[in-house]
Amino acid sequence: MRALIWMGLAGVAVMTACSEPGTAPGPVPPEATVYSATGPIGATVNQFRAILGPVNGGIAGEQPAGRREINWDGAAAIPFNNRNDFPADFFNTTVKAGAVFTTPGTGFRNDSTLFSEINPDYAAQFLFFTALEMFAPVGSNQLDQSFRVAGQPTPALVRGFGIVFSDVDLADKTTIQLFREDGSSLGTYSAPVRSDEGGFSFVGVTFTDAIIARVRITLGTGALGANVADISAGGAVDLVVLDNLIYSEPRKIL
Ligand SMILES: [Ca+2]
Ligand SMILES: [Ca+2]
Ligand SMILES: [Ca+2]
Repeated sequence: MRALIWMGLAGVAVMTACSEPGTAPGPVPPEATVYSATGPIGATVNQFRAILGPVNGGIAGEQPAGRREINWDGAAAIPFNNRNDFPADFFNTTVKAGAVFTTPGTGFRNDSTLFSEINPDYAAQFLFFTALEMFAPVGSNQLDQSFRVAGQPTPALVRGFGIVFSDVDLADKTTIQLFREDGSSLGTYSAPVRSDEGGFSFVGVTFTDAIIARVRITLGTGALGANVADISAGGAVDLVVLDNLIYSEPRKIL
């Protein structure tokens, strides 16, 4: 904790999710612990991993402890690389990691080219955190991740979720919003703006109990496209892509 403060670019905060303005006071919301970092994010990412526990990889079925982590780099994903049809349930069917995605866009892309096959200029914006693949929705800058008992259709909950982003240029536009099973919000948490050549940002949130059923991931302010430039390269929108997703072991809803 102290070391993170010394870095000046990483932090941990305890927050209480706020109710929406105008809504009646409800029960006291659960306390969230927020981890965020930009620039040299490795120490914070490792801290977040350690808090969630050892990685369970693609082991099917609910494990007693630990975390799951999607780095997009595995051999099984390679047949789908650099196409716009990456299966939304790949990380619960092919790789049994308990993650299913949806997007208002047209698909998903696992990319090993820094998205330069979409637009050659993107290679100057994005960088993978883990080599050599990263991920983005197609035709949208938003995707939702929901959780399953690993390898099963059974809905599940997690107590912690964190994500590594590449090329966050604008403050408070790249966010994760966490939702309970009943659809109520557990708060929206922003990724910090990039601060160095690497361009990585991390935000992660934990609760004491497994209460997160879904995460809405918003990547900057626009979707990737052949004629769409990033805001730091003269464009009108902040383009952001994602790499590692780190979340606690999905638990069957009791
Ligand atoms: Ca990766
Ligand atoms: Ca940029
Ligand atoms: Ca950007």
